[in-house]
Amino acid sequence: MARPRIGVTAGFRGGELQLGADYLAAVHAAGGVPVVLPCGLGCAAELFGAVRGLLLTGGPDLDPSLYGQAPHPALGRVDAARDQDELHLVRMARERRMPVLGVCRGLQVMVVAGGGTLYQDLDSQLPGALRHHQSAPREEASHPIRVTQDSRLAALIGAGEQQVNSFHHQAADYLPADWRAVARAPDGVLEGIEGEDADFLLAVQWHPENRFRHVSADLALFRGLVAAAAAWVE
Ligand SMILES: [Mn+2]
Repeated sequence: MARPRIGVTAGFRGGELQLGADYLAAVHAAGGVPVVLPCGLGCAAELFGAVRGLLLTGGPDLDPSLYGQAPHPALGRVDAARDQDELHLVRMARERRMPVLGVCRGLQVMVVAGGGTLYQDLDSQLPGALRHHQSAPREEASHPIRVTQDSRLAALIGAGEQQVNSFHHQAADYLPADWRAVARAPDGVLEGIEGEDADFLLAVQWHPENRFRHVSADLALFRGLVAAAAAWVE
């Protein structure tokens, strides 16, 4: 089968498209063809038809009004137009059972799309939280996670303790009922979630796109998405 086209979401900042090139390289290395989906223009529905799988990427904080909260003082930049397009993409993907991989903000979009909530700022809202915003380079790991046995995530990257990088000050709090926590940091922060059903719905709080060249587990996440997209029946 032809290499499947994977939609890679991107936002806008300062009049330019905002997207780490590593996301595109990771999809390509995993056997997919990356297609950039500009989010914030209001044309998510039209873009959706161009791809067989979705990669939701990192970016700014979600607008907390989307999950019924007032802004915390430590809330970062938000982009309401990007939020709307990405939430729309996730909902369409779930309706059509299209494979989705979420990374960092992407995990948070998937949680909020399903009716869950977020920590707006771990440092001030979760006493005892580890440092989740590392100053080390992006290709270096900074904290451990533990991956649950008998999960889709474990089938891709292995169960038990692993080391990941970390560039987030927000995290999932309340998880929607049809989602399962499958990886946590030692402080309890959710680092990996997946859908309860057979569809490929997986999200991680770390940044595998920055380490896939050297860490086979990180490449395996993108391979999993591409394989599921290739097998997806529209
Ligand atoms: Mn982390």
